[in-house]
Amino acid sequence: MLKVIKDTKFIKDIKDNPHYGEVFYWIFFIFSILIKCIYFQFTTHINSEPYFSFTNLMMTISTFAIILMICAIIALIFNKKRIKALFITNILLTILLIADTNFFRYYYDVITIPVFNSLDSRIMNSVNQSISSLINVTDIIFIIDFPVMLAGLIILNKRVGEIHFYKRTVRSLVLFLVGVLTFLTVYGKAEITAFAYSNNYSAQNLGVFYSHFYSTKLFIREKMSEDEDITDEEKELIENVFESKNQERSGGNYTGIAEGKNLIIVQMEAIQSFIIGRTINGKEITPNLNKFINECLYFDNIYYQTAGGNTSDAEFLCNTSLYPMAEGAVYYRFYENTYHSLPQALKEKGYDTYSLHAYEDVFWNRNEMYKSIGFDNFISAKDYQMDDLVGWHGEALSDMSFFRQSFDKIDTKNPFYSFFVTLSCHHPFDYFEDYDFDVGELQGTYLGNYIKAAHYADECMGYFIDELKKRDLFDDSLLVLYGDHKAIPIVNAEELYEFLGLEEREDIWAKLQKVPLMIKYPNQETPEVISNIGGQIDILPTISNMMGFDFPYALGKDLLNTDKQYAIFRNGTVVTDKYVYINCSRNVYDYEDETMLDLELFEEEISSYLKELEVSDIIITKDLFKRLN
Ligand code: GP9
Ligand code: MN
Repeated sequence: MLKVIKDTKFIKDIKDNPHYGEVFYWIFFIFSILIKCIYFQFTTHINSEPYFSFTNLMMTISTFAIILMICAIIALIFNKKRIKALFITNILLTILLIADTNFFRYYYDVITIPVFNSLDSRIMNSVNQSISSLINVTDIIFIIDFPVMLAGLIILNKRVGEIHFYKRTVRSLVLFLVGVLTFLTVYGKAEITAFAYSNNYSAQNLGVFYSHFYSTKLFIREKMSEDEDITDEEKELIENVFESKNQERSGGNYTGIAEGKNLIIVQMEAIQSFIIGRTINGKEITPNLNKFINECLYFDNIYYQTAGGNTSDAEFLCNTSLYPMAEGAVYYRFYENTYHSLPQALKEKGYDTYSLHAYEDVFWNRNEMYKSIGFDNFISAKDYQMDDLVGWHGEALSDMSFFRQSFDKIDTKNPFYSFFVTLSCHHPFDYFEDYDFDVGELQGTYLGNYIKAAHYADECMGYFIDELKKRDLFDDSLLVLYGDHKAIPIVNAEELYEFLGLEEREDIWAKLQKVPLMIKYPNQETPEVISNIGGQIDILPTISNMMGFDFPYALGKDLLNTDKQYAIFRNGTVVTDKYVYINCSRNVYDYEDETMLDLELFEEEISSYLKELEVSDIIITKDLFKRLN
């Protein structure tokens, strides 16, 4: 077979005249990388625009231009080894694109240096397994060019001749200039101000390669400015935002209603709002949480605000009322900072503080970060008997056993704050495929498995609540439950839209990114549904009001004493009771009737909301609380 190929006229011609073969090789290289970049845009659903839209044209041209610039560098540096260099560059860029694709499918974000630094080998191992379930058959496109690239390498590598330095420089310059000029024509048309909040936006508009370049540039700039003093402008910005925050805090609803009581928070892994109160084949998905709604304050309009730090970002939001970082996990990047936090505030009031999570203590750098946030006791995997493994490839302790064993680890004689982080309902949910809960047509699907996992997690929550009652802790504590982040990544969006009978649209998708928040105060007799729009950042100020202490460092609002209706996603999307602003596309939709609105009308208000993200970033990256100490 190989001999037949070798003897074809085409191959013979190339051998006799390697110059033509080389031209073909360069062009083949350029287009195979370009096609892979275009494939990335569509397979990850980063881009919902039609193939022949203006945005896609811009993205394609910009990516083409960047590939030309890469070629220019290869042409200049490598002389006789240029074919080999093209081959290796192809492999490296392909690896990068495969990593980008799989990372994006789960996290809906582009890989950046901070993200990369955040993934230590343990996380890579665990997350890799999760990610492997996201690979598609069509991903073959990433390696389909390999045989041709390899054959070209074998045939041409030794046959191409040396090129004089002068000639090489001219070729490289021409390639570079064409690349730069082409790039500049599209760059001028992009809305670059939105790039700072969203890698997706930059990737969507100017391609994934540009997005890497841009985020790396930001990272370097941030590293260089870390030790710089806070500028007067930044000071003013921080003062303004905190002043308007303090003005937001008004009213005295529920103030001090749980003063002196224990605080029990359960951060529930991947529990999204759409499963709450819903039935499937006549059966409730979350019967225990539904029952609990009749005993507590149920906040049904709360959005998660996590980014690359996932679970750890949700923990951070709840315990500090600051936003996590847009890239990477704040738990890794800024664990040495000084923070004001919920555990510290309660410790000052004489509480014992516990964080409980039955997984490796080093995961998400919790062992370090919990010290900075001020948890005195971290109960992790090594403190539990691994007697019942459920979910997450059958490797993690079940929520049931986690709760059961946890009661003995808390000294309930002293007032305490205990922060539970559950785990069983963790992606991928295929562990639950055979779990006994009828999901009908959804059997075997990603969504069906999630619903089963959530049903299991709910059963464990039911057990936990019952135990609190049996142990007389239910009315002696402020009990707070909330979901940490999404369960359904955008690649599985279709299943969810279909299940809920919704239209596939970016604003509808944004509105689906809600997590339940339930707060039960001691001796509560009347349940209430509170529909104020907010996010996880609002949990701390709401708790501090109910427990009767001040927390002036919060960027969130007290959900029980506010007339402000908004949630800011970490990617810059903003949801208010009037509109949904999607930062990725810069589109605005009416909150009620979902018609498209004119961005100009809301631009000023939106940018004042986004200032909160800016302030949070300054506080964290410049370690502001340490400077003020
Ligand atoms: C692991 C758990 C999972 O400790 O918190 O984290 P996630 O993958 O959801 O961020
Ligand atoms: Mn999680």
